[in-house]
Amino acid sequence: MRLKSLLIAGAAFALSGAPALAQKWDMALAYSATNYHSEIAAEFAAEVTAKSDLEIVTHPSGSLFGGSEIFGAVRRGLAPIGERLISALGNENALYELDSVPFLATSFADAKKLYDASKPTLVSTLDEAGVHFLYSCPWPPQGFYSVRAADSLEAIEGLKFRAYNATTSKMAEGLGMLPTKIEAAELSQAFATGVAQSMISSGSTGFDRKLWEHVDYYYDVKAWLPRNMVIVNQGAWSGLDDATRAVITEAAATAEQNCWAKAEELDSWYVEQFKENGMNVGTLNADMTAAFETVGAELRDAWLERAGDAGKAVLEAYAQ
Ligand code: PCA
Repeated sequence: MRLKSLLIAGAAFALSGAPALAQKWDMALAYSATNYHSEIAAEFAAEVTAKSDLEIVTHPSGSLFGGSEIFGAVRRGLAPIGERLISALGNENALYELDSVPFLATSFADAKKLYDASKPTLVSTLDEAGVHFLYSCPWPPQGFYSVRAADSLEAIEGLKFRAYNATTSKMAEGLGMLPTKIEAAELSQAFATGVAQSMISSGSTGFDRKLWEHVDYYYDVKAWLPRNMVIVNQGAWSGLDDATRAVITEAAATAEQNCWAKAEELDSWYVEQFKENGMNVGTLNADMTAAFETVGAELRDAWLERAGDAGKAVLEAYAQ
């Protein structure tokens, strides 16, 4: 029996020209298992596992590496594969912040257009950083959560604001709030203890973290649609045979398509859940809309300056 399987393995080796050894990859995810990003990553992992000799096992909720560690872990090969919020990587390169430039792309259709326009640059920038890009999926449009009714700048002045990237921190500062960076996995705790009293995020994250237990107001601002991306360590990627790489690329394309559709499908459903759980859901009044837009415009200009010619080229491609 053992001899037989050895012979079969030997034959497989001879046919493929590469050792047919089963391999396992641990995939680092920052968000909860029941979030659609994680569910689709799990479907992606299952498809690769079923169709190749590579087993991919997902680890949601930052259980393998915390959200802020995942990019570095994949780049250094501590995790072969992982998912990260792209716009949190602004310190590496301003181009990573493109999807969170305020009020640039505020619908799913425009976010997709912006993604398509920027994808070649994103892929090559990541390549230079030592990671292979697989797919990218948006969060629903970003709204504003607040423990106080946000009727005026005075009303939100001094609120402790939970930030997830540099843009959210700067929006908060511009609006007179006090930002602190907190990963989604620690959100419930932060709001429960008063470390956070406001944030800009999607209905998706507010729903996952049952924000209605701590926050009474949600404003549907549609500030931007930030995206996650799934990336692979470059060495791990080049260590795979062509057939496995093809299976992964195909599974990634399916995951990306399903994930965009899921995000759009769930968008208004999340907000319905807020209403059912007693939150006040609405839009900002005219003064507050103008205040958000003024700060947003400053951040757009600042981003363009930092992103230079490469940023300008991407915006031109988006405008076509
Ligand atoms: N949820 C993530 C990023 C953007 C979003 O909608 C978060 O709040 O961490």
